[in-house]
Amino acid sequence: MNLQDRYLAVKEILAKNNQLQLLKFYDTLADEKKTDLLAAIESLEWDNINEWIEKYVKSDASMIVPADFDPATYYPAEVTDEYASVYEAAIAKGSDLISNGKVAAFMVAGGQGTRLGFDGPKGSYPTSSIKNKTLFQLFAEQILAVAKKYDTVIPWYIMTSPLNHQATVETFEGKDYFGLNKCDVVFFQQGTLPNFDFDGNILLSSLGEIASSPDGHGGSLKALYKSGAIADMQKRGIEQISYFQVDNPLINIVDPLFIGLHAIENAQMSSKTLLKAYAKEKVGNFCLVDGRVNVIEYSDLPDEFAEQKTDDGKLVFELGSIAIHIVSVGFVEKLNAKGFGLPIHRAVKKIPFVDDSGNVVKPTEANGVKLETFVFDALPFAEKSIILETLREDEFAPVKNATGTDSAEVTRQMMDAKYKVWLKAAGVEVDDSCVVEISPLFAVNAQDVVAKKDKLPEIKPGDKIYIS
Ligand code: UD2
Repeated sequence: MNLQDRYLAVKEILAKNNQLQLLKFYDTLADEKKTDLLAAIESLEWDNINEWIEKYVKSDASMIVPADFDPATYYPAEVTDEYASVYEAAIAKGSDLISNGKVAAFMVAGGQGTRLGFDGPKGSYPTSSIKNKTLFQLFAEQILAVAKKYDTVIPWYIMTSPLNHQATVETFEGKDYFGLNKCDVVFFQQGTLPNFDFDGNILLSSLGEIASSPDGHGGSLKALYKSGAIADMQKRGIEQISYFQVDNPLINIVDPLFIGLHAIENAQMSSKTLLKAYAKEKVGNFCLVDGRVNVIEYSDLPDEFAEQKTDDGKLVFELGSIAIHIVSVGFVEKLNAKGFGLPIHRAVKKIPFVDDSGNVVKPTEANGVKLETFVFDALPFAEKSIILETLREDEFAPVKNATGTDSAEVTRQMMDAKYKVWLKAAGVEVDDSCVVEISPLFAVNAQDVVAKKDKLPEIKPGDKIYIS
């Protein structure tokens, strides 16, 4: 189709959907830009856009809380007699899957990281207390160490977005993939969704570009498939995907217990949980709806449920979602082969836009709506889904804010405390006057430190010690 015919076809779509403003500056564009704009408009999900506008842009059809839901059940962090043999079998199964190259790491890193106020991909944020290692380096070294321990390859899939793809890939290139094999680090980009003003008009970000933003971490389940990452995993014989967020350096990326429980139970998508610190803690709540695991966001869970207690004083809805999952390759493939849609969530934002005169305006007040999907909304699609409790001090210290709660400062303190617990397990007492950083290449858990007890340096009060 020549450019003019293509233009006319696009114009017809826009007229039908009341979005002709997108072509307002078309005539001023060079041919190449015209083609790009037409392609961008053609690729929008026109079958869904009007419904989204009515439900999430012009009104706020926030998530409807199910009429009936119960607390979810979980495997506890503490290994009691009841669970000892189950956990032992799960660890054996998980270890087997890892050794046989059936497990991949998958990091979602397409977010904007606006709260941190850091210029660059969030994974480049200097995080460790002594060596200032970035989040990317900490994860890379952990994957490298675990692969070596199991004498296997753990390919690492990294989802970026148009906001940070190039910068992320350049960072890895510049750092020689932090010691990993380049062919075992696979980048792909997530999709985007258009941004709207409050009347439902799609905004332009420049004369020839639609304002759009990443489609949320829920977009990962489609992007894994569309990008060819799932096909690549199948070629490599990968069966299970270990999903984590770029912001949490405490994560145990390849956990044989979690992987093993998920596999033994034939689960399709499983989750780790933390017991909430208090009723309204800002994490999703794991619930059971019609027998399936769902996450109800903290903002959607009515107070009467959030604060409900059992007779022994525990929260009834105590399981917080911390965005750590195991997802089976077959599950992602099946979802995509059949076609699926995750619920849409709306976020009211300040969105730079092109005004009627063609000037780019940077609003000071919220002027529109961004749409996104959340990965945990795929849980109800899983016929089987297990939840494993983990401990905050072991596995959850996200870097989200520049200061205060969930800041790098808190993360550093938690990393330091965790390393000191590992040292203690090896019989080395380290007091509060010391700062400790243990390279993932030296140890990824307490057992590793115990096994390398003889290689530990002497630590004196006040020391800042990097153990590698
Ligand atoms: C998320 C969860 C929250 C809790 C918390 C744990 C939601 C709505 N809430 O909160 O329940 O589990 O994490 O830390 O998710 N990302 C993308 N593409 C996107 C958007 C985000 O890759 O389009 C990535 C982002 O790079 C990061 C992760 O997803 O790795 C989390 O994003 P966030 O910081 O927006 O999540 P947050 O803190 O709202």
